[in-house]
Amino acid sequence: MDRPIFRRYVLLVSLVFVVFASHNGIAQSGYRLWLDYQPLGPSAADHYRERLQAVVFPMDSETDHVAFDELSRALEGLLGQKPMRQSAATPKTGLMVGTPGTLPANDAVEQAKTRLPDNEEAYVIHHHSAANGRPMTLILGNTDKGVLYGVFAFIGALQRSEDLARIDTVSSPKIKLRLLNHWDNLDRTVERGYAGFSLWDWHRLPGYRDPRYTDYARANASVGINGTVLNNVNANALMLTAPYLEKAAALADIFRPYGIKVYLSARFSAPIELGGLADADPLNSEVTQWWADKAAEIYRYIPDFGGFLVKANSEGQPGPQNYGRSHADGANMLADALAPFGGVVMWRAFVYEDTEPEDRAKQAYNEFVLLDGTFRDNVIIQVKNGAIDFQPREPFHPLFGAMPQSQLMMEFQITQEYLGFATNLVYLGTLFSETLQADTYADGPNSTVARVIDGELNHQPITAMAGVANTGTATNWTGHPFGQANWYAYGRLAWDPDADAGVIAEDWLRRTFGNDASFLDALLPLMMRSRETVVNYMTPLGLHHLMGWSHHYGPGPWIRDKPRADWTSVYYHQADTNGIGFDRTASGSDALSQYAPEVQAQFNDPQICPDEYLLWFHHLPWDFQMKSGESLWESLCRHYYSGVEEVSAMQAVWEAQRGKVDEIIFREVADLLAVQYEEAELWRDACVLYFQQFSKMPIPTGLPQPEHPLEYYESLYYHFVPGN
Ligand code: BDP
Repeated sequence: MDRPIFRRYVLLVSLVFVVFASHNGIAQSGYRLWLDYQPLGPSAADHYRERLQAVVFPMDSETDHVAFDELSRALEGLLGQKPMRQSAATPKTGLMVGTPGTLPANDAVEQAKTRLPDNEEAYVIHHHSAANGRPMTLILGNTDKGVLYGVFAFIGALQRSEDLARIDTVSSPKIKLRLLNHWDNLDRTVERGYAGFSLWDWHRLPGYRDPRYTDYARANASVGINGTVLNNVNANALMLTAPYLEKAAALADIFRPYGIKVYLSARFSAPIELGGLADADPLNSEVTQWWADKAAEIYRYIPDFGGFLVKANSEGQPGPQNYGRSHADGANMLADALAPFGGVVMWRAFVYEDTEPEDRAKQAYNEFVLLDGTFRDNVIIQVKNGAIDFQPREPFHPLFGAMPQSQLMMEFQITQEYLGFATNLVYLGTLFSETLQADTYADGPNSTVARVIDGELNHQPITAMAGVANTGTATNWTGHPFGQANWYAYGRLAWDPDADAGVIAEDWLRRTFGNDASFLDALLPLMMRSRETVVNYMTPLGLHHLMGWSHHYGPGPWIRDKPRADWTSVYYHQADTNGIGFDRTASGSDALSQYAPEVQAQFNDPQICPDEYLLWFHHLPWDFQMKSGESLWESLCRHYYSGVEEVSAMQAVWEAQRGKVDEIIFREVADLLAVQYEEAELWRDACVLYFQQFSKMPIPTGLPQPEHPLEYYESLYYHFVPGN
């Protein structure tokens, strides 16, 4: 055989194989998230195909273009048919998409218009039956952004195979700024990231614009996320230099058509590091001028720049207190720099003193409540869901409802720093909802956290929610395939904090895996239970912060003697021969007094306090009688053991799905569940043995004994834990 021809043939064959394999690999790897438009079943497809042949979709902007492209991509995948775009309705037109300004005026548009809420991002999907009996669907927004969100909602309904005549909805976001916070460093490591490296390829930006940036924007827009903070809150001042601003501007250009604004974490001491100033005192006129100039420079690169996120005087970060100034002085100074351009400052309330005299749970409240009413109109205080730190379960943060004259926003953590990283299947929609639906009683009953942050309670004009992202360069974006559900749920709850976590989970399942009823019946309860499961095997009954030192991987209830007491586990669980738990009532740290009297009444008495929060608020003897009648020790053991059993039940449920989901994802989830099982056992055995030293009580009969002695668990050491 002629060698060159042979070589060419081999090359061709291998190329075909590579293209096929990688295409197939991408399809099956989860890269396409919930936007993987696989063909629908024949009856649904037939139903839609005829009606969606032609669409009136005027295009005025880049956003209109990306919305039409998405619709076309979805219809091609789901129905095998791209829509024909027409300028005016014909008898074949079943869909009209646009704004009252772009669409031709007719009865259907007029009717739909009356239903449109007064919000630039709102949309209505209106089902119209014309006088001639021909049905028509209208997707109408006040602006092209509303149109884009409406298109994504319509696609979602098609993915769920809903009857066209019933796809009819009105939607308007309750929260104005819906952001992801990336804890991404400029060297592409991600603090608390478990899904590979940072998505932002700083070295090759702005020249190389990875197509993945567009897919990131599509995914976010599809769930209503409209802002992204690109860099870590533990910020590097370099982010604010011209070369990096140019790179950030390239990303902003890609995200803009998708309605997404770019924000940056700002290092408070940047005037010293970049500007050569002697200090960063917010009342020093040189410093204020430096920030004013910096803001003007940023807006030259990014005309619609969203603003700054700031972590100040927290965990060693510089801030106004270094100069004897308050958080309000610092936040207001930056707010003044951004105000001429319409930018906002998101000032974090995750602060605790360098010398730790007080229960850490009390410190943010102590520092911020005094400042209520002193922040500029473009400052919003970013408060974590709980007062300690993104634990598997925390009561809501007492700041919610306690600063009625300030704008407060929510910070959730989507990345699973304290919930088993990307090896554990944990649906966080239930955790997020639990906080959002908690009642602060700030203005009588039904003053939920959701109503505090959506501005309803105190009429705050700027409302916002942030989620610490779980994305990275992993092919499937989030490491664990089910981590995608948490990104999805976060976006949906930022749009509507009162949305139902179960509805969202089902929606994600359908859009990701299809509409097989038996699959949904099995997986929905599994997802809904999964967070409680992890609470049971990690931190039941209100325990918290028992994780391994610094990296937070695995159990570490024995962690003690660290630079600060409140960086140890023994500080939080307070276990001794007398009992266990952190007394936050008046006889202890009195953190409970930071809540409204109605909330205090729920938690103050250990006989009434819900089991979920018992050891958060109380230090109780090992033989304390629980509501179930068991002793505290028995109950603690049962929670740890049932957590592990629940993971085993999850494995069985998943095994039964073989053949119903793509084989690669099936295996990945099955393997990860096996890892999760081992980790759950480790947690259970380590914690039960550790606490048993103090309770001196036996593990209840019928429950298996841990395999190793306590010393074994204490000796385990993990090298190179990710995200640390
Ligand atoms: C803690 C993380 C740490 C973050 C900090 C924060 O362990 O990496 O920098 O929160 O939110 O949970 O600032």
